[in-house]
Amino acid sequence: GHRSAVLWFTGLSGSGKSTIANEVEKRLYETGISSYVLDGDNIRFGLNSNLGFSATDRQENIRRIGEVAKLFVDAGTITLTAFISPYRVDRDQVRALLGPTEFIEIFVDTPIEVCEGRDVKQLYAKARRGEITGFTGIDAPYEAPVEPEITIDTSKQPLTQSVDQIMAYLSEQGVI
Ligand code: GGZ
Repeated sequence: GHRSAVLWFTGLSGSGKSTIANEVEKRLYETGISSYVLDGDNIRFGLNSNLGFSATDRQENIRRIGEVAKLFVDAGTITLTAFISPYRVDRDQVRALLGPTEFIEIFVDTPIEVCEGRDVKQLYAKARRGEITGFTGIDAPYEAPVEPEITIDTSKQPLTQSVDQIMAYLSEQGVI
C-alpha cells in the first residue's frame, strides 16, 4: 500500500522539474503505484489558460494548482506538480492547505547558468534581449525554499540518481 502525498517541485525554468517528475511517475508505475503529474501542459493550457506571468497571475496559478493537488490527494493519488512556483508565501499556503506530511517540497536547485545554458525553448535568450519581460531569474524573482524536504542539483547528478533520491525519501517517510 501507499499513502497519498504531493511532490511539489519548485525551481527555475529549465532546472529539470518536469523531467524528474515524469521519471518519478514512471518509477512509481513500475512499482505498481499510479500517480499523476500536473504541469504546464495540462494546467496552463486548460484550467489556467486565462493566467499569464504577472506576480498576481502566478500567485493565482499556484493557488489553483494547490487546490487541484488537494483534490487528487483526497482521492488517494500521489500527485507530482512541476511549476516554477517562485513565491515562498504561495508555496507555504499550499503546504498549509495540505498538511505537514502530505506536502513534500522538492527544490530543483540547478544553477541559473546551467538552466540558461540548456535554454531548450530559447526563453532565456529572449529575456536577455528584452523580448520577454518578467522572466524568472532574469527580471522576475525566484525565492528559494528555506527548508525543502528534498534538494536536487541536476548539474551534479544524473537523472536516475535524482529519482533514486526521491524514491528513497518516499520509502523512509512511509509514503510508498
Ligand atoms: C518564467 C515563463 C515565462 C516567464 C513563459 N517567466 O521552460 P518552461 O517555459 O516550460 O517553463 C516556464 C513556464 C513557467 O510556468 P509555471 O506555471 O511553472 O510558472 S509559475 O509557477 O511562475 O506560475 C517557461 C514558460 O512557462 N514561461 N513566460 N515570464 N517562465
